[in-house]
Amino acid sequence: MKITLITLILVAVFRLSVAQHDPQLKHGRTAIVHLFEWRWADITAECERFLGPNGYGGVQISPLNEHIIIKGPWRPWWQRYQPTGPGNENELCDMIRRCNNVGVNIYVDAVINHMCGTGGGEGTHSSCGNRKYFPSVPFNGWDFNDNKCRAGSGNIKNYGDANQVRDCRLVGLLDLALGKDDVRGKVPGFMNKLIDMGVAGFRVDACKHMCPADLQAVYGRLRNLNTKRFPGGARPFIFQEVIDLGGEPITSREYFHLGRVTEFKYGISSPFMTNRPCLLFWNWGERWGFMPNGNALVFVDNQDNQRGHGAGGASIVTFWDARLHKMAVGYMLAHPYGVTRVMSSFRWDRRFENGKVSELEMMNMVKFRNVVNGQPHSNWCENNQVAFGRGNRGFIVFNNDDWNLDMTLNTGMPGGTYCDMISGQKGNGRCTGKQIHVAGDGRAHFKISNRDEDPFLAIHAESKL
Ligand code: QV4
Ligand code: CA
Repeated sequence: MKITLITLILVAVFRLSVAQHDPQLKHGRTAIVHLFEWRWADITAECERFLGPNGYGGVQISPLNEHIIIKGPWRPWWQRYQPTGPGNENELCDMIRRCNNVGVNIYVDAVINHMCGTGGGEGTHSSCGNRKYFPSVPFNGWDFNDNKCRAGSGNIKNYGDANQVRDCRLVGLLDLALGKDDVRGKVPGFMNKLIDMGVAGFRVDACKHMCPADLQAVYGRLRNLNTKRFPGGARPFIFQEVIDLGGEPITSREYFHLGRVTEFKYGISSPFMTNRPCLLFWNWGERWGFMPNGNALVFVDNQDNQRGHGAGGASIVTFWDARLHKMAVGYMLAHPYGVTRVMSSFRWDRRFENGKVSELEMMNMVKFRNVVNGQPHSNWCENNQVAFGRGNRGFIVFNNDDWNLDMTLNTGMPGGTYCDMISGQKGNGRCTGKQIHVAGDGRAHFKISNRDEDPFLAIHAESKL
């Protein structure tokens, strides 16, 4: 059969355009956790001790490129977002291998829009400053966009000007000329090394500040995933950071064909932050104006907006309000929309950034998401009391009101006794927390005090006694 050249090109474009949306998750796993600022050895231990056994699908790790060292009393996390060169991938080998061994994928945070800031700071391997000299790549003066930028200061000042957003410096960070072939030829090299080592994909930083065509050229140079870990022809999972709340010329839609995109509208309007009548949440998802489900990477908060660095400001639920945050993350993991990412943060003194990384939350809701994966969504609500089912595989009830919830609801689940996976676990044939008895007709009685520390409750097919 004669395959025309056109057909081959169409297949290649189709494969490139659709397959980078697949997170390549394994064994019915569905959720990613962002182990923000975790050390590689601690991630390895967490994969084997906790993430693998509890059904987490993948970990987003912090940028691993060389970066500047900010002088001063403490090392801010954001110094990693000021690259001075590629990283030392050897330290990663062990982590990637051992996390993959327990079914947990690794996604690397790729900073490819810029190098370090024109401010001070000595690089981990080379200084920054205005000299624009990075021998370990190598990059030098003409590999940056300064001659393209039309803003007097060289920095992005007006997000209403698409050219400025793309060709000028984001908070003073030297902006790489990805429109030049030899520059974008150097970017995928390091990413391909990581692919060969077994990573499953990339969170691509600051995509709003790069042209889709340039990103397509970079992604097109990425190899397929390592067949020792993934099916033949599997493309790296790409999720692109684009903050699009409307009102700017650059939109997330421009990036849809390249991979998934972060949906910042989701976290901002998290059902538990905005006290809007619950009826608005009947159609939470695309009919709220969020991007199509197949393009979305969703989360409640991230490293920026939990600190007011990025979009959202005060309307973000973070771990500082643990009660609301747990309900918002529980709602996200129970709801079918998007590929979900749970933020694992560390508490910090708001005056400066340091502090111990806290234990991961919500492992039972990650299990819930795995158990109900693919099931339809049906819901009920009244004021700020919300409940929804996932087919006959799961049911979740929230009481975000100032009074008790005391309701009989139709769960859609088979009759029997189920352990609530928020107040406890199921083990040795018994529930360590609340028990829910579902009658033969699927109805069950739920009582949740508004004074409960975690005023929500979740049961699923595998929490049945
Ligand atoms: C300062 C001044 C600038 C000045 C510059 C001169 O504010 O006006 O031009 O000095 O050098 C840090 C400091 C910032 C400083 C900058 C450069 O906070 O004050 O600029 O360094 O020295 C993270 C942090 C930033 C941090 C940056 C680099 O959030 O605070 O800046 O790392 O260290 C937009 C983008 C979106 C972006 C978001 C923050 O569309 O893509 O802003 N989000 C991503 C990441 C984010 C990261 C970056 C981009 C940069 O999620 O974590 O910024 O890689 O919305
Ligand atoms: Ca740019």
